[in-house]
Amino acid sequence: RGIGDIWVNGSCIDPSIGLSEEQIQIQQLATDFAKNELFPNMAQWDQQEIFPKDVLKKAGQLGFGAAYCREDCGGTGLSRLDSSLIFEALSQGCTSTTAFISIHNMCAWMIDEFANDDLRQKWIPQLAGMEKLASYCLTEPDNGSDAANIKTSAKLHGDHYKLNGTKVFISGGGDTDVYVVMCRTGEAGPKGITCMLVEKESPGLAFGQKEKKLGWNSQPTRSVIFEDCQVPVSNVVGNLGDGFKIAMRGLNGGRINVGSCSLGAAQNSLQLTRDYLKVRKQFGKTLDNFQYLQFKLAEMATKLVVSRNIIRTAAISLDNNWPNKVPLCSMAKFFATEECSKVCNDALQLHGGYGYLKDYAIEQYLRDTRVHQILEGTNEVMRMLISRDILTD
Ligand code: FAD
Ligand code: 2MC
Repeated sequence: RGIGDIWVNGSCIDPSIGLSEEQIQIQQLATDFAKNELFPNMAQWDQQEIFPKDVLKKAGQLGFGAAYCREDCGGTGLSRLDSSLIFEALSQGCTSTTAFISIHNMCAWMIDEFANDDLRQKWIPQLAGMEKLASYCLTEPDNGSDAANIKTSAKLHGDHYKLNGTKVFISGGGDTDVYVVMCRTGEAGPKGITCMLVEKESPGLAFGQKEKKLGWNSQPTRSVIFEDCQVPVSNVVGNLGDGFKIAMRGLNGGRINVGSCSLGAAQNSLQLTRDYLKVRKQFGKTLDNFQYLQFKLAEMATKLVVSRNIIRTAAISLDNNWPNKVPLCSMAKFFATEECSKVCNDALQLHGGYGYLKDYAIEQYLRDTRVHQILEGTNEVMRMLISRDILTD
């Protein structure tokens, strides 16, 4: 069914074009994992809403759990660009499961980059192996896009904080082991927010019902509820008041990663379409003979390749700490998630009625990529960040 098939090698949509030998090896490792461990299960995980923790552990064994964390605590020590190649390749096999892996990686990086050594040594090895899983908790019922105004409060009581409030839409919520939580310890606005690790067993931590969703069904989404939830002072990540910056720095990488997940879905949708056009006959000819469909394929390929280029440029901007990395990550996220969604949608159209059936993977790629335009900062927020950068004197 066309993940990383030989035929793409050398064609203009080959995702290995321009990569070094070492990068091609990383990409091949992830592509093989996608082919062998993810793709054969993708439909079942979606339809039965299975969160495949055993397969996540296998991904951890290959170094995909803390891809861009430092190596001294068990991270893989890769660049953002190399990590993006992994998420792109894995996503061909199951976009929803890969998107969860990417969020887990974002949380691991936040701990690795900002937490004290005790927390790093406690958590990074287990997160790297994906024996323990992490969730990112920013969104609240009344504060989604306006994240600097979150209300979940943390009040100091001796050697611990008491958290009160609710986070919504938390990926992995209820099934994960550690929660990277942004909460208010000080003044209103971004400077009053602190980042803390809340362990699953913490007294006062509860979860809502599992949400019913259009896609992303191989990972649970629940609200996370804090009722006098006790968190030791030693679980604060970074300095008091730095939580918003930490949350945003995590998301810059997260936005590249989720865009990379859209690339993988579009890549396989396009490959499947190419193969389908070559065998499906109408009007006495295979469909690849019709110029309208040839042009459509060319447009889809161009959207995919331009999306890939901007994702990789944004990843390089983070690797090299370019001053304009925030708008570049925002551009990459909005462009790739929108254009790749269009590629999946066109792929469905070119499959005719069959594309609409669950027998084919396309409809799942389309459902699974749709939410990438909403989460990790909506594409409207991405446009806001880009235009602010341009309009600032
Ligand atoms: P709102 O902020 O209410 O926005 C509604 C609409 O208005 C959007 O189109 C938005 O772009 C637009 N809008 C808002 N303000 C403006 C403006 N100023 N100008 C123009 N347009 C504007 N969050 C987490 O913290 N952790 C997670 O793990 C997580 N996982 C998620 C998983 C799923 C499946 C989903 C659906 C969401 C997840 N989220 C998570 C939440 C997600 O980040 C938010 O849904 C998103 O940030 C948007 O917030 P909102 O839903 O409150 O929409
Ligand atoms: N990287 C680094 N710093 C950033 C940043 C970024 N991407 N975005 C904002 N900041 C800084 C900003 O520079 C400012 O710093 P300073 O005070 O030094 O100038 C500070 O943060 C406050 O930012 P603003 O003054 O721009 O605050 P404002 O409220 O106007 O806008 C906004 C903030 C809208 C950009 C931010 O709230 C946002 O990104 N909202 C979207 C929320 C979001 O992405 N949620 C995703 C949840 S996770 C998820 O969905 C998953 C699936 C895991």
